[in-house]
Amino acid sequence: MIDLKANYEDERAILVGLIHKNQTEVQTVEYLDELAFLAETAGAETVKKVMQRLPHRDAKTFVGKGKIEEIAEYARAKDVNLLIFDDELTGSQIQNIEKATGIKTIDRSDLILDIFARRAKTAQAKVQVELAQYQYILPRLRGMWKHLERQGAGIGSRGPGETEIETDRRIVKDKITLLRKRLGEIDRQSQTQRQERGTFIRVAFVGYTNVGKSTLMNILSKSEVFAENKLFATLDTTTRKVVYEQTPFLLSDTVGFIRKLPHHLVESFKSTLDEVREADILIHVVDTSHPAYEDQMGTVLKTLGEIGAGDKPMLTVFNKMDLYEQNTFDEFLSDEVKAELLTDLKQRWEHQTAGACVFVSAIERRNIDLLRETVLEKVQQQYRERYPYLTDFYKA
Ligand SMILES: Nc1nc2c(ncn2[C@@H]2O[C@H](COP(=O)(O)OP(=O)(O)OP(=O)(O)O)[C@@H](O)[C@H]2O)c(=O)[nH]1
Ligand SMILES: [Mg+2]
Repeated sequence: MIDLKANYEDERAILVGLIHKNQTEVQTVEYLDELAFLAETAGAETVKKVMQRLPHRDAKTFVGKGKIEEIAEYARAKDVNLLIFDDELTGSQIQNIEKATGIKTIDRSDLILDIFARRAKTAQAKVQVELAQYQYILPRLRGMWKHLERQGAGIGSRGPGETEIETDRRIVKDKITLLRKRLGEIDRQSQTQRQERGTFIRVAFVGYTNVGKSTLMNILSKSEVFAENKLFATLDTTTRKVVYEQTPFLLSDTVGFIRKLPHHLVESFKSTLDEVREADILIHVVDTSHPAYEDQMGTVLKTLGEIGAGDKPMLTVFNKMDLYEQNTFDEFLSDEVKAELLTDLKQRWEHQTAGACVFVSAIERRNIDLLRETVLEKVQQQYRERYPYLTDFYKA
C-alpha cells in the first residue's frame, strides 16, 4: 500500500521550472535556487536546473515533449535518479513524465511534505503532516502506484487495475477521517492549554523560513530552540514566558512560511498557526540579505491574511544586516556612501511600516537592546489598552 516515507537522501536531481506570463525568468531562477535549497534540506543533490519558456504548462507533461526528451537524455548521461518540478503536478502528469523518462518524478509540495514529515517531533505535528500527505496523495493515487511498482514490489506485474486503485482510495479516505478526528482531539487539548495562559500579552515570531526567527527567540528569551541553516528547522510552536523590566509576556517561535506552501499543509497546520492567530503582537522577521526578501515579505503577509491574522500590531525586524552589508557593499565604496545607502534603506522601510521596524543582526548581536526595548514598549502598550485600570501590572 501507500508508503509515506519517501527518501531522497543521496539522490541526484534535476530541477525543472517554467517561465511564463506570470513568472519572469529572474523569478524562475530564484524559485529554482530555493527548490535546490529544499532538495538539499531533504538530502538530495542538484545536478542541473532546467527552465523552459511556455505560455501555459503542458497538460500532459508540464514542460514540452521535446524538453522531456532532453531531460531524459541528460539524466541518463549523468546518473540522475530524481526529477523535481517547481509546481504541483497532477497524477497523470507524474505518470506521463515517469513513463517518458524512466525516472522518479516529484514536485515542490512532495519535497516540502517530506521535509515536514522528517522534522515533525510532537504528536500534533506528526498527525498534521500525515494528514496533509494523505490529502496530497488522494487525487494522485494512480501516479503513486508507479513509484511503488518501481520500488520492486511488483516487478513484472501489470500495475494497478481500477479495483486496486478504488480500494486504495477508500483506505486513504478512511485514514484522512481518522487523522482529522485525532487532530481535533489534540487541538482541543492545546486550546485548553492556551486558555490557561490567561492574561499575559502574547507575542509571536512570524516570517519566511530560515530568516532567523529561532535565533532571535533564543536571544530574546535565552532559551535553546533548534536553529540551523536548513529550511523548516522549526515545525512546532515553542512558547516561553519572558519578563523584561518586571513586565511579563509570552513569546512564541513558529513554523516558517514559504511560497507555494502546499495548500493541505496550511490547512492541517491551522492549529499550530493558532498561536499566531491568537497573538496580540507579531514580530515579522525578515532576512534582509536575501535577494528576494521583499517577495518573501509579501508571501508572509499574504499567508497571515489567509489565516486571519492580517491586521495585528506588527513589528518588522530586518535581520541579517551583517550579511546584507557583506553582499551589498564592495571594498571601493566609501564609508560615507555606505552610510547613505543604509539610511535610504532604513528610511524607506520606516516610512512603509509607520516606524514599526528595527534593523538587527542576530549573529553579531547588533541592535538587540533596541529590539528588546521596542518589543517591551509594544507589550506595555497592549497591557495598557487591555487593562487600563491595572497600572501595577506593567511599569507605566
Ligand atoms: N549572517 C547571519 N546569519 C543569521 C542571522 N540570524 C540567523 N542567522 C542564520 O540563519 C540560519 C537560520 O536561522 P534560524 O533561526 O534557524 O531561522 P528560522 O527563521 O527559525 O528558520 P525555520 O525554523 O527554518 O523557519 C541559521 O544558520 C542562523 O545561524 C544573522 O543576523 N546574520
Ligand atoms: Mg526556526
